[in-house]
Amino acid sequence: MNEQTRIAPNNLEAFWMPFSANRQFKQAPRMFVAARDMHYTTSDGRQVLDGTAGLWCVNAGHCRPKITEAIQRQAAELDYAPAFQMGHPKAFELASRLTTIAPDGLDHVFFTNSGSESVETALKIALAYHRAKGDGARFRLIGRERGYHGVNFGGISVGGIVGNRKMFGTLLTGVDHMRHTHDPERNGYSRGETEHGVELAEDLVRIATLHDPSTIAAVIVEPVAGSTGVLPPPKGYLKRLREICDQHGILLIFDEVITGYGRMGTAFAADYFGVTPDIMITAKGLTNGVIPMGAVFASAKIHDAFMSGPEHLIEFAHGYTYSGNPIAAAAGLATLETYLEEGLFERAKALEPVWADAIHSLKGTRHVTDIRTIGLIGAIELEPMKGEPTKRAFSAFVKAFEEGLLIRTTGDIIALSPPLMVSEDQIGEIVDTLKGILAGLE
Ligand code: PXG
Repeated sequence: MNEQTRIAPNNLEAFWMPFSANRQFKQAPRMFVAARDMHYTTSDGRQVLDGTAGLWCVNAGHCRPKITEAIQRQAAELDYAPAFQMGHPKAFELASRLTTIAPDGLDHVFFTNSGSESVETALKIALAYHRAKGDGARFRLIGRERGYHGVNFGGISVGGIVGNRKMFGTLLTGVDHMRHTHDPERNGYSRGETEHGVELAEDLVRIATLHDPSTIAAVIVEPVAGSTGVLPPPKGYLKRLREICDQHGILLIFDEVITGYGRMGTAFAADYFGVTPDIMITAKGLTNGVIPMGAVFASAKIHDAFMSGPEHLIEFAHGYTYSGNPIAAAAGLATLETYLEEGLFERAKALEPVWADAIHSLKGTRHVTDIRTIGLIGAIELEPMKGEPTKRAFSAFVKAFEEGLLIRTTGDIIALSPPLMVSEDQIGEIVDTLKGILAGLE
């Protein structure tokens, strides 16, 4: 590391940080200046083990040579090409390659720049699909309580995180929500899918009956709800949603922004659960988090419904300046190659039981009220401090950072999702560090 990178910026005021306690951060900043494989380097030169793959995105580990070189090469060769009415080969190549790892039937890919944009894109595809088929009366979108679908207006409308919705007015109309599936009383300390709660899928029937099924365009769920604190689905729940959707002509959308690209030990959660959606939303691990990019997968049935009318007309009035950006496409291709060459999805699968045993060994540790694991994801739920929710988990986060471990917290839940290259020793290190911290926390 050179001296330049060691120097922290001397004025932190201008940058209005996203989803952060700005004033608190700026009093005691936590800065990363470099990263490699499983570790970050802080501005004061310490190594921090990455327990969260950045923000659930660096699935292949940090600064992987193949990805870095692909980006460098692409930036020097073709920096940008117009995304509308023009093309460049790598976007086509990446889309084709992605369909080879996607669940059967998801044959078309629409590129975006983030998970939030992928969500908006998927919702618009769903609405426009029905309209293209002459079924424009299907305008309702169904989400779920505690769902996180990014921060744009469509996403927060179908999402179910109160704090992300309450400040922003009326949101989209024509949206309803199923109940969430979190039930620690019946499903405490779960591994994989939970035992109880398949009946909650019948909420979709109830809502469809209330509004009439013929008005419903799509239902959107995270196969495993991530941001809200890791809520694995009950056994049979996603299959039942699929059945209800098929019965009523409703599209099923999976938001796989967190669960995609190996996080579950399979390419996608759709593979893990054996349920294929009509539309699949991805981002994050698509480019290993290195360059912003999202990809929305759609079935041929959906894609082909748009491909009618005069051929000189634009079929879907939607897209972004950076859809399929050359450097992002190069990063995506190199990321995919890294995943496949290193067998990282299989590695995550082999580690799933090791991971589950390790995280569940924290049962009985001070403050811990529940633990959930699935794939290479773990959640440790803490008893909130009296009258001060979120404070205990946040203290654990700061303490962990000081002791060389990066974790995420949401409410009073610690969420873990290391890069898929994590070693068994490093899993042990994560657990030991947390055990010590929790035991010492107020
Ligand atoms: N859908 C899901 C399921 C997500 O988890 C988004 C959409 C939005 O993606 P973008 O790229 O627009 O942020 C997400 C993002 C956390 C955390 O710590 C989770 C996300 C982002 C940042 C932090 O839980 N998920």
